[in-house]
Amino acid sequence: MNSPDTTVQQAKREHTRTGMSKDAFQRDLLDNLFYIQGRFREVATPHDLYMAAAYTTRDRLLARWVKSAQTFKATHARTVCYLSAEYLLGPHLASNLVNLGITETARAAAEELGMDMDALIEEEEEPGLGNGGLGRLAACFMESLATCQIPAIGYGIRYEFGIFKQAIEDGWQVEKGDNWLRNGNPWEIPRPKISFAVGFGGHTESYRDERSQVRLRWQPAFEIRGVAYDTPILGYGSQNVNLLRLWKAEASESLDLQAFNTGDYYGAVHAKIEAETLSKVLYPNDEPEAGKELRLKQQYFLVSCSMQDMIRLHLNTVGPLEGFADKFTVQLNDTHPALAVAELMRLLLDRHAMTWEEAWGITHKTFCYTNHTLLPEALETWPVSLFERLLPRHLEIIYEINRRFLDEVRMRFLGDEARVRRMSLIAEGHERRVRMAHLAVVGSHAVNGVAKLHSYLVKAMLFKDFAELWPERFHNVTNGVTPRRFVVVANPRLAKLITETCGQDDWIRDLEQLRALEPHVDDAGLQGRWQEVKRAAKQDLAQWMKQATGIELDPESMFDVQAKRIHEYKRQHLKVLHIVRCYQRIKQGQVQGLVPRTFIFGGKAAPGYFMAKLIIKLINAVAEVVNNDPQVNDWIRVAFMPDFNVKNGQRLYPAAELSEQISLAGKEASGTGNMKFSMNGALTIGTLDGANIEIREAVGPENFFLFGLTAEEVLQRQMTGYRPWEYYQNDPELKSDLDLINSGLFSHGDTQLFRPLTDNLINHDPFMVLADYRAYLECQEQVDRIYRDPERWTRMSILNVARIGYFSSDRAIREYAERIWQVGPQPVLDTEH
Ligand code: 73E
Repeated sequence: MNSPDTTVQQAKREHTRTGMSKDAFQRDLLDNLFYIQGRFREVATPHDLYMAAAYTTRDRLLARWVKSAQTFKATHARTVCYLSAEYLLGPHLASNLVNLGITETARAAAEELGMDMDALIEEEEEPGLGNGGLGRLAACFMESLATCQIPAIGYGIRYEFGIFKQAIEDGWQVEKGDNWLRNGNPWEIPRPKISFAVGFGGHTESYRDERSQVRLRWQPAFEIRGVAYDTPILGYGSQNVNLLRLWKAEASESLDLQAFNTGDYYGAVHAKIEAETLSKVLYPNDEPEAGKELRLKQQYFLVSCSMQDMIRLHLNTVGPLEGFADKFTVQLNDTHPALAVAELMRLLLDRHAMTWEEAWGITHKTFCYTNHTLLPEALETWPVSLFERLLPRHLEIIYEINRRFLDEVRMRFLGDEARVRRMSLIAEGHERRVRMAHLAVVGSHAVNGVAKLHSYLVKAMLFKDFAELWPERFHNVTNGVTPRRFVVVANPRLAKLITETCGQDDWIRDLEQLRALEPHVDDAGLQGRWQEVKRAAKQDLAQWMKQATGIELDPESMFDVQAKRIHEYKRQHLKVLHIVRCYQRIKQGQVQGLVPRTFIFGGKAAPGYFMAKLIIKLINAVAEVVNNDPQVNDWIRVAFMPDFNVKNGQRLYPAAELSEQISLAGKEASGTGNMKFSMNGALTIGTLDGANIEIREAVGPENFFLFGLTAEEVLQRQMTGYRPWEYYQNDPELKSDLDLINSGLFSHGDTQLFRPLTDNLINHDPFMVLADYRAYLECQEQVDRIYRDPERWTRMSILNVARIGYFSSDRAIREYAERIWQVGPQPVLDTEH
């Protein structure tokens, strides 16, 4: 406990060092500029100023952080550990200012010094430690956990290079390294003393312990160290700060000693470098098999450091490990950290001398698993041979888990050996492989999908056998996104309008309160201001796009946006076919009923995914022709926003009027961009896929543009045989659109360039683009009709926002807390009051 003396000192320190007044912020900004950046105002670069602002903000959140840690320690608070290979955090500064409640203060302080806060915010390079939705979800969840006052630690990897930066050259995607740490990262605090050894390779051996019991242990061939780097995650409207702990790989000290002492200086340096490659780079998804060994190593590295850290924390605070599952609940973000199941078993068995039953009881009570995809290529399996080589002890443990588990299956389903084979943790075949999803399901007491339809399909298809064995284990928690970042930070004008209309800003932490907008939906004053807010965001985006790409957008036209990873199942090429159709209609003078539109795309393709990269080229090829043809220019323009990331997303969501959510039904587990767009007043055109279904129910079917096959119809077609060429032959417009792409018009006469794409559509079309083409076009005509009535459109837009409250990540976190984690809030008190 603090003595009264130290408490007074502490309060004093807070007051003088981190006061929340404008003057205090201003003083510290200059102070940090001088003492941390070693600069004075006149010579400071914009980056110096950003760093000073970041440190000044960080200073103001440290008191809360320390108080949170003290509270959680004193109360033995049950803690959520989120295990994720990815965190797509986005820039910290603006969001931390909002969550500290000092945006206006900081802005005023900077302005008086002649600095433009927005320009400083622009300077920040975001940590792109994720691929897309899965990593961004982890970031939203960390923020909502703090907002909901639930003690949490997010564990991940401190990749030195995050997701590549995307440049567009000659219409093609070009990947550039993301050296995000180059200029320093003011938000993290290194913890060199919190570090763990992680073994690889070697063999296992038996020995007798002090009680003469025969036990097993692993003698790894080499070790790497993981060092903790901590980043505070603030909540909104709460004093709670949670911890994001990312592991950096370093060479182990023992290696240092051995090699340097034997005189092999260069050998030692080489080994050091090799150890550090482990946390060097984030793997893009959809990458081919090759080079995957490093990925398994990364996964084990994450899992081993994190489980060792939890055990250390437990021994330091609570004591004996029997109560581990009462102190911690661990959420596995997909199967990437599923090895944690085997690692916790190993630590409890080999290091803490538990029996199998004791260890399994704890492990099984500790873990929960979220599945994020049904796509077969994303379901992880690892060759047994690789396990034998890298993780021999874990393989033994997995075999033993499997043996006991399959015994249970055999008892329940006598004589059903086919079922046993389907459920085994090991896939037999040409090459035996470990099925990580089965390990995650067997090792967890709760399994969930990320939207209603997805969770249903998880139970009915992917894990059907498991759901028959353990129906009570399966849940749904529909995803959500944080309104702090995606409305308050991204769209301050809209936030202000909402607050003024509702008469309060409680909606920011209780998003259902957006319903207070509904009674005002027909208010002409609100409608006018709503349109002005959208218009201003469109102008902002147009300005940015002009400067970034040279493309001029017309803010008078409808902004129709598809922004997400480029993937065939997301069907960016369906959108392109719509654009080509518009182009042809305009060329033929059929402009009746057409509304001027700007089509905006954003998204990265995995570097090894040829078809996705060709889709990017096609978009840019069509853009080039359309944007340079004065005959169509007044009607349509096409822009590809390079390097779609969190920061650029924050520019897009506020400006979008139409949100494209057009994946083939059954393929998009949830989607979260759909929620971000709708929260910013865009109307959705979408299929009955993922969370679209629930968004449509929430905002009302009359405020949503629906088209396309249902998941069930998709399955039926697949079973009865889908023949895309029949659509090609029977729909003259479709044929003419595909033929135009093949004509060379968009490729300077090259008739072969897009063949792989068009041939695939006509002959295979695995994502049924052609089957949904006609319905999509008809739906787009409906969009045009309604857009021509601005009052009606605005009304629908307001209703989308008013009814989107359910899709706050706060709601998702509360559901996890109640149904999955059995954990409650632990408020951190504001001792300044
Ligand atoms: O539908 C999205 C979902 O909204 C899904 O595709 C995505 O997760 C989002 C959040 O739940 C996702 N990402 C991955 N799998 N599903 C993935 C797979 C391998 C590597 C990286 C990410």
